Amino acid sequence: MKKRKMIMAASMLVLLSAFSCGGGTKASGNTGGKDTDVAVETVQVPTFNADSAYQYVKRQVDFGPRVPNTGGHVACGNYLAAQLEAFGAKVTNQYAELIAYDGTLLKARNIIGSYRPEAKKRIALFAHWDTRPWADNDPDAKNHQTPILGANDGASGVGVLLEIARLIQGQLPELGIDLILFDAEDGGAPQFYKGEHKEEYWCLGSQYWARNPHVSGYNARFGILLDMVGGPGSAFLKEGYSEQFAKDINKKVWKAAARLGYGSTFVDEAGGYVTDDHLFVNRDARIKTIDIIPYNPDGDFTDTWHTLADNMEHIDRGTLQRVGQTVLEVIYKER
Ligand code: AHN
Ligand code: ZN
Repeated sequence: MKKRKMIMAASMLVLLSAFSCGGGTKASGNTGGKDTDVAVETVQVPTFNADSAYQYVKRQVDFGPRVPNTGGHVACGNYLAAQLEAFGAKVTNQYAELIAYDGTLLKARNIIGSYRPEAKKRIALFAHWDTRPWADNDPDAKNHQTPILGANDGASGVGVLLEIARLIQGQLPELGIDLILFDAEDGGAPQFYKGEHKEEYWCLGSQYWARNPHVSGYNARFGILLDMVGGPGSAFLKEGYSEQFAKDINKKVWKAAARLGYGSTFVDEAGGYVTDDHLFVNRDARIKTIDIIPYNPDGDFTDTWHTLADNMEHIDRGTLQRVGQTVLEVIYKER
């Protein structure tokens, strides 16, 4: 018993000294001594600030709808690139003219913020920053042509990534990190369109990036896509394509969430299949990538999905917190 206590005390000392070095991610307590012969791996995972993330969501929503070829879209894109730069990321802007389902040419911009750009071991974190041009799932049909604010559908994932960028600037994780903000995700054919509905009408920015990565020969150990991660009471099941392409990553992330006590938000059950940016990252870029998205096997997203109610009133700091802290837990513990 006594010896145990001494080992505990020794470990605490090692932990404390790791703290005082600031930013030290490794502490080896293995000094060859008898009682202190314990190897201690300490990783300090930063604490996600949900108020901060909430403000980054609101900043985007304050631009109004971020529909390609509009002023709000241009202004928000400039804000996002400037914010990533202010957080010390190396920013790459990928401009492309992409063709929408109806032939419209979209002036699109994928925005990439990289940390340790020279590191070979990398993790990619994704979200889309554009918003749906139509509230085509609104309960009131007269709103179907009106663009949505996309507080949850778009801004929430980006807001979480901006808060992660802020924290990364203060303490770099061991692996290189790329925050990849896709454009033109949400222009898939509207429900009222009478023609054919093809899956390639969605996710135009990610399809472009998957074929033309911002760095030639780009690769990452794995990727995590955040989509609609700010709804009140949201539960995340293991999405179908994620499980198909990247089962081990789903396992890693849901296990991290369980360690943090978020087992009722990250539910260890099978969800439905969603045509989302991760599908093209998996298929075309061949980077195993999961989607954290509230989607159940019945094919339902949240109530506000593609409605005018997707606004700041339906953003919950608790959900942002649980998702953000889980992603941090994963990326800081990766070696
Ligand atoms: C489909 O409904 C086919 N995909 C949904 C992907 C999406 C839209 N994510 C956010 N908005
Ligand atoms: Zn959407």
